[in-house]
Amino acid sequence: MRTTARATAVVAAALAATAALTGVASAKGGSIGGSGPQYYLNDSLSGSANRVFVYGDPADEVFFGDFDGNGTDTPMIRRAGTFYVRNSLSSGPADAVYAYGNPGDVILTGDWDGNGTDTPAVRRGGVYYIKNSTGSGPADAVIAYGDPGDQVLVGDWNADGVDTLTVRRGGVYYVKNSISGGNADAVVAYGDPGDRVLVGDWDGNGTDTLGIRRGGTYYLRNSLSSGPAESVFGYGNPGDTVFVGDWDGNGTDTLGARRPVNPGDSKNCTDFRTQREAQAWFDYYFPYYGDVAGLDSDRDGIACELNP
Ligand SMILES: [Ca+2]
Ligand SMILES: [Ca+2]
Ligand SMILES: [Ca+2]
Ligand SMILES: [Ca+2]
Repeated sequence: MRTTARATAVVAAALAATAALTGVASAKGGSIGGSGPQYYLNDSLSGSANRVFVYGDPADEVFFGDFDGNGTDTPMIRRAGTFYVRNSLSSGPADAVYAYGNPGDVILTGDWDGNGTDTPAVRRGGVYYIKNSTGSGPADAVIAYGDPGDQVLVGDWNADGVDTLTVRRGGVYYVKNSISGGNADAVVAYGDPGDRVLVGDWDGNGTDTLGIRRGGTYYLRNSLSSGPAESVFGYGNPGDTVFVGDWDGNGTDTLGARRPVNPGDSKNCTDFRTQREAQAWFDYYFPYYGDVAGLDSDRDGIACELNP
């Protein structure tokens, strides 16, 4: 895509609407967002998880990808400039640890050279430093694409095995099929400007396409084009952080959700010094598990009213 001044002006209004979404999880490639160390994965496009495990700490920045090239997607934690890769969907120590980029960099992961293994790219504004290995050293490719404020998506849009970038501006997607700058190879309108978008190969044909999340409902489309969703289903809670991957290695991408671990009835109002502290704890867990500790006996949404 050409980032002319004219194009920039045209999309300025749309960008304002999408800026708040940039940090939201749910696009393959970037960090999944959210908090909590518990992961609920589903191998089919349906409502219930069939894999649940705990990995890392509640506040970790987490990515999912195929880091060992065996066909399944697994978690990777980033703490400052260090990455901790786990190659199975289970608790345990990291299988690989490496350093890349600066602590403040925005990181994307993808299979930039099509060898089956996902590796990192650093994004600095509209410039991407692509790395095809996890060793230290310079980037293998440096490309400029889109504008610094664009939301970027990673996927294999043309089924050639190579992940490339798509830039989103509102409800318009500028798809690039090579690791290079320049004009988009395809421009697609899909969904509404405020939609949360997901990327995945929902039908296992090798092509990544888009899906939209509205609350706890998912609308997946199997071609990169405007039109109705081919798959609609509910998953998790509206507040869940949801991400995409191929957990069982069958070639089809499905969903996962990240949540805090259920604390159970582990707190009383006397455990908090103030109502505000109690409310913060309540508000953190309530979207996932409800009032598990019984801090809101009159069910008005305000926890521990009698606390100072
Ligand atoms: Ca690769
Ligand atoms: Ca491709
Ligand atoms: Ca597909
Ligand atoms: Ca799968």
